[in-house]
Amino acid sequence: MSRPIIAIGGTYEQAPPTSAFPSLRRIFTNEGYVSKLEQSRASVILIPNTGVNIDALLSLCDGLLLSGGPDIEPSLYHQERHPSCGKSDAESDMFQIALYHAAKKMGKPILGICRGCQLINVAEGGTLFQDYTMREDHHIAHPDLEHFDQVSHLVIIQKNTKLASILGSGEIGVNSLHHQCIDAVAPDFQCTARSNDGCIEAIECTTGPWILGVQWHPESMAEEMIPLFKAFVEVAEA
Ligand SMILES: [Mn+2]
Repeated sequence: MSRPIIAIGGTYEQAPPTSAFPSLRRIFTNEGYVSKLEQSRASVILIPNTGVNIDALLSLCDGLLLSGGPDIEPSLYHQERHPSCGKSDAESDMFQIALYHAAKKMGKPILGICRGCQLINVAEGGTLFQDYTMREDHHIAHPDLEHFDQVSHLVIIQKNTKLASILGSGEIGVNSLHHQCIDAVAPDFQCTARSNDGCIEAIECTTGPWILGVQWHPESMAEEMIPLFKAFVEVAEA
């Protein structure tokens, strides 16, 4: 049986000095996204960040995954850069936003993970906190890189949402590698999960299209997050 094809938007990175190609710019994705999608019966292709022929490339695919990555350029959500904002690459951000809009226009399901979730929100006119400590009443250390593949904090999933139909409503443990988070949720989107300290941990589109973002990293978690990838791949196939 043929597998649905999921496109992953590439991420730019400077190759480290230990690489076989030191100092060269590279376009990559992390293996976890690919292996979890393949485990969920998809085939994966990586879309390079060139912006060349986005529509033709996307037309080969049944769904789009926007992955984790660097901070998004704050001017793209109409803010001045705060000192706590990490390095960003506006060119790469604009490429991924164009990719998002093109996939949405074609009616492809879209899953955003971490930065990908934030990118969907920015592409749709929402805003971000440039650091999680800028949120009032924060008391969880959301960047918990040491436990990248383990439960770091709980989130409460709101009932009667797409996310709840996949992972169940109520409390679930997630990992947490982000230092930024969503502030104003974009029009036609709703928050579908929050941490106990009120941080927005998931969003989804409320007007029909299957567009869903999670702030945690399901690709680095164990089997409990496979239903999320399976649901995405199933919608892509339909
Ligand atoms: Mn978190």
